[in-house]
Amino acid sequence: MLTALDGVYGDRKDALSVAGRTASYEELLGAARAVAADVAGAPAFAVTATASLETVAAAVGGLLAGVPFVPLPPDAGPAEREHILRDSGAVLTDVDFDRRSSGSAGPGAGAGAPGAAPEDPALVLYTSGTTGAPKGVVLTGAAIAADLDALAEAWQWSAEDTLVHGLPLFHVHGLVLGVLGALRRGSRLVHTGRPTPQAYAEAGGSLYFGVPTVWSRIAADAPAAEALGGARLLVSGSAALPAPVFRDLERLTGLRPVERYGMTETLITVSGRAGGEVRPGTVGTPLPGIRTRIAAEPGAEIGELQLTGPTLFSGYLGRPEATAAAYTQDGWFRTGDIAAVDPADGVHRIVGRASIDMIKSGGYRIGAGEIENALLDHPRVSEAAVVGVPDADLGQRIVAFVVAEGVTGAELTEFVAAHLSVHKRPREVRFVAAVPRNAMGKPQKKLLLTGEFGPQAG
Ligand code: MLC
Ligand code: AMP
Repeated sequence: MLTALDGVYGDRKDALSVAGRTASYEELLGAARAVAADVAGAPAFAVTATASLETVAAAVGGLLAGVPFVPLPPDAGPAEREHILRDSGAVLTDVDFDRRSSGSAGPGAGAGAPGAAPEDPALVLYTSGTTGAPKGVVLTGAAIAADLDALAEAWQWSAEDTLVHGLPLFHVHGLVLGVLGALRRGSRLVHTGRPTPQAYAEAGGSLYFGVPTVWSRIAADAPAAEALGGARLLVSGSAALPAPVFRDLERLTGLRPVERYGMTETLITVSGRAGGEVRPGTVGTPLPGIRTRIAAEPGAEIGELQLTGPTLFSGYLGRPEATAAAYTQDGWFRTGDIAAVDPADGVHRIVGRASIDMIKSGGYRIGAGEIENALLDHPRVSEAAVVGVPDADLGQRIVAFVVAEGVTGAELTEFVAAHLSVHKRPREVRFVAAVPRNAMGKPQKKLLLTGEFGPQAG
């Protein structure tokens, strides 16, 4: 699975650099073997997934031991942490990167020896739906390997590359593509700790990953963007890359950024190609092995994007009904994204989300219902409706409309942060006299977004 650790690419001292600390593959393997020995036999294990060598060792250790790894968002509030630990049954584990084991640890500990069968769960990543608490998405080693190989083909990604990014290590983008991808290809990895324009500029990579917020901040920093001109490929994903950001990047770097589309449940399924034609506002064509279709009303060109292929998840942990509901009767995965396909060349364009209750802010997927529930837990809040308002930096920003008395917006924001991950905090709290509802009592969020709702409170 992680070819680099079999020694085929030699052992550079700086094979990995994560938030300023470097390690060789041999050192990583030693630390991962120690993790594998610790977690062997557990049903699953969780590690607070900071941007660190420890998180990389945890991910590799899980694969060696054949025990699913559950990365915990480091900024998750106590309630979210509790939920993930309880729901997954994972054993909370500490990693000490300086404690290394050589030789065998657990079943099949050698990097080349399969600790886990390809069809065994390798990762459980928690992700939000429109309502309720986050669900665990179970991903097998086989799905991950299929995705990484398809991306390598699309991006001509090889051991010659130095991959640079600074994305969180508890989601598909940063962890699967950004860590396991580098280890499968044998490319050197530079994780910048945080994805700042300056850190990207200084890293001297050939291949760069970012979410649109990262690219838009780089595009606004001309010297940093110009420093990326020596790279081979800039890749954007996790949310739509605005066309003006695409154009600014092209002007400043001389490179046309490639966009790709994916989900936690499906991994990356559609992408532009290195050396291929890329158009702003489009995400390319399906990766090898992936089939897509648009479920459109007769006569319409846009509709829900549905897909099948070897990169799909094996289900939501412990939620067979939710898993079944994610598929059509004839077995296609329902992405919930609205898309169109150019009949001439098969290039896909993501038009938006089917549900107003799924928010993407800074590339993070956030369910409105989860934040509403957190707000309603506050004794002074009687109604809450959360929406994603268009935002030039974040794509969408979280705005909460609440009916409440005797509490400030800042207090409510802090209250949410104490329960959920920090990035789920509302950026703005607006006090209203009532949440507009239709005859069925359902909040009319479109009215909140356009501002055509009843009188403001206070
Ligand atoms: C944030 N801050 C707030 C706040 N929200 N303060 C008060 N109230 C609020 N509501 C604080 C932050 O904590 C931070 O403080 C500062 O404000 C700046 O926050 P920010 O604007 O959010 O910036 P930043 O922290 O730099 O985050 C931007 C970002 C981040 C792009 C770095 O959003 C990010 O890492 N996104 C990546 C998400 C991702 O990887 N998604 C992939 C999902 S997988 P301080 O003190 O810390 O500076 C997937 C599949 C696929 O989607 O297709 O890839
Ligand atoms: P997540 O599960 O966090 O990976 O979020 C998946 C969602 O991110 C998808 O359903 C899309 O809505 C969105 N997404 C990912 N990549 C893109 C992209 N390139 N363009 C538009 N939306 C994207």
